[in-house]
Amino acid sequence: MLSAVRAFAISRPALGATATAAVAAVASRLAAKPRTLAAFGKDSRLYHKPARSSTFKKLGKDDVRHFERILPAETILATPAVGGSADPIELEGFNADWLNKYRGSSQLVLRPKTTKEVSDILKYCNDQGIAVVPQGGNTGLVGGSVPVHDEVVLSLRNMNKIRSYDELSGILVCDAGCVLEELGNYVGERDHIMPLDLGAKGSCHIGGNVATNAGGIRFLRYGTLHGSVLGLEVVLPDGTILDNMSTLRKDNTGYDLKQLFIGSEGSLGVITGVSIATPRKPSSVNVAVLGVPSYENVQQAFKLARRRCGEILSAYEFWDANCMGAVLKHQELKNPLSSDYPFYVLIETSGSNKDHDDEKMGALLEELMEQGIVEDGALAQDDSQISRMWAMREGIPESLGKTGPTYKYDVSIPIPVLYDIVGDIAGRLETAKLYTPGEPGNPVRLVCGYGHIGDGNLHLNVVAEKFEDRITNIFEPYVYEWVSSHRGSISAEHGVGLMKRDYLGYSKSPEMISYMKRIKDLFDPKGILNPYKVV
Ligand code: FAD
Ligand code: 2HG
Ligand code: ZN
Repeated sequence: MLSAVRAFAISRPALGATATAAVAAVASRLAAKPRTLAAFGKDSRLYHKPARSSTFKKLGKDDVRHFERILPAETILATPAVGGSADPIELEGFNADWLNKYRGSSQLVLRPKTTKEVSDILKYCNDQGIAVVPQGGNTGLVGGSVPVHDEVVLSLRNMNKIRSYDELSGILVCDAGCVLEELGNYVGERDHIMPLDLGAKGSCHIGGNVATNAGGIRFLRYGTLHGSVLGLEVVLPDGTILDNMSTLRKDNTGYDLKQLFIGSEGSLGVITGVSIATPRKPSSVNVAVLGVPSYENVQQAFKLARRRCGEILSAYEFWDANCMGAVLKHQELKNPLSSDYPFYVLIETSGSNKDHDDEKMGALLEELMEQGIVEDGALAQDDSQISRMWAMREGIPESLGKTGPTYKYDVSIPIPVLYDIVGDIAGRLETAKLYTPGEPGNPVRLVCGYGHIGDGNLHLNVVAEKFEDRITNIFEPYVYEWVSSHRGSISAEHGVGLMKRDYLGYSKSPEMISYMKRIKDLFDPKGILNPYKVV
C-alpha cells in the first residue's frame, strides 16, 4: 500500500535550505573559482603535462596590438608580459579548471561579441601559428577547457544572445555562450524545457555542452545532443564560417557535418551558434528518493520501474552511502529517509496526465516496498521538495569537492557490473595502505560511486588529501583496462580532454583513431585549435 512509502509531511523538518539556495551555492562556487596552487601541496603531481610544441608562435606585443585593432578594448585581457595592463590574477579563472587540477599560463584572453570577431581572431592565429583554446563556462572535468601552456583563451561568454524561438516547434536558436540555466528559464516561461540538464547549469554554456556532447540527468528521456541539436554555426581554424544553422528536423542532403563538431571538444572548430529542439514542459512530474539495501536491488528496482512506468520514466539516478554522507555534510539538505542505506535511488516520472502518473508511480513504489526491493522511500509532495531531492543528487560533485581534491572517472559499463569497480578500487587502495574506509588520516579520504545508472554511466570518484603519483598509479591505466575488458567506454559523457588523450586506445581501435586524426588534420592542418587534447 502507498502509505508504506512515506511522503514528505508538511510538518516534517524541512530538508534545510531551499534547492534554489543549494543550486545558487553551486553556481556561486562555479562563478567564484578561488584559485591557489598552494592548496595541492608542493609535491603534488597534478597530471602529466605534454611539452610545449615549438611549432606555435610565442605571443608578442605586436599580436596584442593586432587584436586591439580588430576587437573592442573591453573584450581583451592581456597581461603586461604581452604588452597589456591586466593583472595576471584576472586571468586565473581562465587558466585553471573547475577541479583546480589543470592549469595553464595564458597571458591573453579574448572575449569576442560576434561571429565575425571570432572569425577574425582565428584567421590571424592560424596565419601566425598561435595556439588557441576555446572556453565556455569552464566547468569541464577532463582538463579540456584550459590552456596547457600559453595558448590564447577564446572565451565565448560575451556571445550570449537568443537569436530566435519558435513556440510552435520549440526550436531555439541562440549564441553558443548562452548559459544553460538561463536558456532553461527562457524556454520555461514558454512552457518548454531544455533537452539537457546538469549540475553545472548555472555556469556551463550551450556551446560547451555541444562541444562536449554533455549527457546529464535528462538523457534517459530526451537522449543525446546528436539528436536534439538541429544546426550549428562553427568557425573553422582558418576563419571560415560554416553556417549550418538549420532549424529543420529532417534534412538528408548528404553528410551531416554538424555531427562532427558535437563532442569534438574544441578541437575542430569554435561553435558560435546553436539551433536546438526543446521539448514541451511535462505538466505532471513525480520524484521519489528510495533507500536500497544492495546494488543488486538498485538494478531490480530499475527493471521494475521500466516495466511499470516505462513510458513516463524520465530519470533513474543512484548514489552510494559515501556520496550521501558528503552531501549531508556539505549541503544544507536533510536525508528525506528515516535512516541510512547503502544505496539511494532517485526516480522521476514526467507526463501529461497527473492522475494517471500519480497512480502509476504510487503502484510502482508500493510494489518495490512489498517485494522488499527498497526499504524506505519518500515521494515529493510539491515542486520545492522535488527541487530539494534533485539538489541532493546534483550536489554530489560539489560536496565531494569540499571534502578534498577529487579524482574522477566517468565511464560506461554494462549495468550488472557497473558498481563492481568501486569496491575493486577501494580494495586496491586498501592493499596499498592508502585508504581505510571510515578512518581519517589516510591519503585517500573517500571512495564512492554514483551516476546515471539508467544510461549505464558510473561516476567513480575518489577523494584524497592531494593529487599525487602513488594514488594516480592505482587508477591509471587500471580503470581503463577494467572498463575496456567489459567493452565499456572510458568516457561516458565528460569527454577526453587532456586527461584521457593518451588512453583513447582503450575505447577506440587504431583504425578509428587514425581516421579521427585525419579529420583533425583536415579541419585544423596547423593544429592550432585546442592542442595537446583529444587526439
Ligand atoms: P568548458 O568547460 O568551457 O569546455 C569544455 C570543452 O568544450 C573544452 O574542450 C572546450 O575547449 C570546448 N568548448 C567550450 N565551448 C566551446 C565552443 N563554443 N566551441 C568549441 N569548443 C568549445 N557533464 C555531463 O555530461 N553531464 C553531467 O551531468 C555533468 N554534470 C556536471 C556537474 C558539475 C558540478 C560540473 C562542474 C560539471 C559537470 N559536467 C557534466 C561537466 C561539464 O559541465 C560539461 O562538460 C559541460 O558541457 C561543459 O560546458 P562548459 O560551457 O563549461 O564548457
Ligand atoms: C554528474 O553526473 C556529473 O553529477 C559530474 O557528471 C560527475 O563529478 C563527477 O564525477
Ligand atoms: Zn554525470
